[in-house]
Amino acid sequence: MKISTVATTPFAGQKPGTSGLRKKVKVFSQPGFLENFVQSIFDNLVGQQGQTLVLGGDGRFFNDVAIQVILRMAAAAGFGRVLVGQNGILSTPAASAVIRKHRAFGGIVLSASHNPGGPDGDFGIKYNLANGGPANETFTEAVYKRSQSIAEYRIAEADDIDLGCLGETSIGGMVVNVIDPVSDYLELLESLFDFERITALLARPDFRMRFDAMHAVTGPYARTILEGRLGAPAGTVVNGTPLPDFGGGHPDPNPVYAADLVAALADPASGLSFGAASDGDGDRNMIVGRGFIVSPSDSLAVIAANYRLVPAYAAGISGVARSMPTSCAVDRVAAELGVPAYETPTGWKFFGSLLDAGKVTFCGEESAGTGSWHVREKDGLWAVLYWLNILARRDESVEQIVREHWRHFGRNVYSRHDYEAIDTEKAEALMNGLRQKLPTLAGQTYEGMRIEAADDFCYTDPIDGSQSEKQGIRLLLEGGSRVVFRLSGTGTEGATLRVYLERYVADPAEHDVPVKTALAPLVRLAVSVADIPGITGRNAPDVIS
Ligand code: G16
Repeated sequence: MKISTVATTPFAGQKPGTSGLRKKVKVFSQPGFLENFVQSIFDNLVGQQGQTLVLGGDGRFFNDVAIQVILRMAAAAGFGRVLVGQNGILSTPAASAVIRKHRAFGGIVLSASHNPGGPDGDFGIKYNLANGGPANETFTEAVYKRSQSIAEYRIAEADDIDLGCLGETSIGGMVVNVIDPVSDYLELLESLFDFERITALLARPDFRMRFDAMHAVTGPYARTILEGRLGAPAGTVVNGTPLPDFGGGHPDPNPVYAADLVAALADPASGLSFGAASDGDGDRNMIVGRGFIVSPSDSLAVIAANYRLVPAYAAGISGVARSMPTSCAVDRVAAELGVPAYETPTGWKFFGSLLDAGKVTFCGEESAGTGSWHVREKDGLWAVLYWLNILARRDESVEQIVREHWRHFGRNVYSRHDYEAIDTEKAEALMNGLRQKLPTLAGQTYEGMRIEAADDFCYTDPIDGSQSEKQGIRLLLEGGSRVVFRLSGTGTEGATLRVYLERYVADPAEHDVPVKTALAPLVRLAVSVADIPGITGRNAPDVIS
């Protein structure tokens, strides 16, 4: 095998964000950009010689090109074997499952998650460790540092591998194993859920579901698992063929971008009783009942509260974790169950150490992610099957289950307002302005609500002691309400300001007050304390979820 050493110079901005490096395809396809970043990852590995790497992505535009480059660079880096998904496809949770099952050294996942794809869309890359989870901040910082001083990358000279055919081939001494992207993942899910009961539920004439794969990676997974293994009628999975540009859509399973699904569930004529969707790379989920959308924070709480109904978890749970901006609904469940609830910064990577240490069973985020110890990523189809398992055991609708949950625990009314593509300097100025105000905010009353505490969230990992600062500004109000401000770490255009709003409502008589009405005073507080219009020039958010 001939290996070329290619001279290169650093690209500015190869700093991984909340979940790996995400940039426009046009940025990634500049000569050397991808190679520099991959080499910066490999330069930070120790002991990969002869070991196994897992490789795959969500099939978005540039996935096919990047996979071939990474295969050649993996050969040059001395890996002994690469397990690569057929046609370069592996959903993010499936990649995690494959890394863990095959005891791989690590994995490279190609995805920009829910961001749009196509030649003008986004691309992304991240490194996962041997536990199957995204590399921690210490590693991603080291990768960034390396990328800023890199002078050369190494690549094997070889032809493209045919990724359409399952089986073994090689690049020099490195074996390339093209694997079925679904089978290991299906086997794992089968070990967790009551497939027999779910099959019976899906066969009931009064139960009809729709799964919207949004032209993204979960299409083949959902078809094999829901329509194949669990016997749901053909046509249950819609938009099930992964397309490099996601059919021109925005593969983010929320009420804005999965509006068709929401509308179908709201229409009695559709006969649908359960709807679900997943995102570009299959780690996010949305759960919809008949005319009823389950918020991600509530979904996490319901999942935790119903653990006794699901075979893999029925023996007991050790704890739960949520990202800081996620609503505190799951904390109330944990308190009743007598298990700890952890609050981590945004980013699934922060759950890894807690899961590895056996401290938590379930984790979740407001950004439509839920998961458990079964992998080290959030897992869209896992959440869908979990809900199906609950529905198969409780003869109630999605809405009845959530309302019953609220009656018991109270309702954490919740919403997120996103101001997208703001000028980065203005966004920084807004956050710095809030930081400066922090010492004076506690004790002040706005809109009749008293701010009890205000801080910039700082996290110390309870397992490894690592610290992460400046993870979001929190205003904690009396009665359990909260307003949180942070800048997204996944966007590729300017900055996205996220404002998270939460109000705890104990009285069931108030559970039906529309979210917008219930949160209106908090919105006014947020807009005024941060001076959003004054600093950004924006009078309304772009997306409300
Ligand atoms: C990633 C992270 C999540 C995070 C989400 C949104 O998800 O893995 O932990 O909640 O981004 O992050 P931000 O608010 O910084 O944009 P995904 O699905 O995009 O990989």
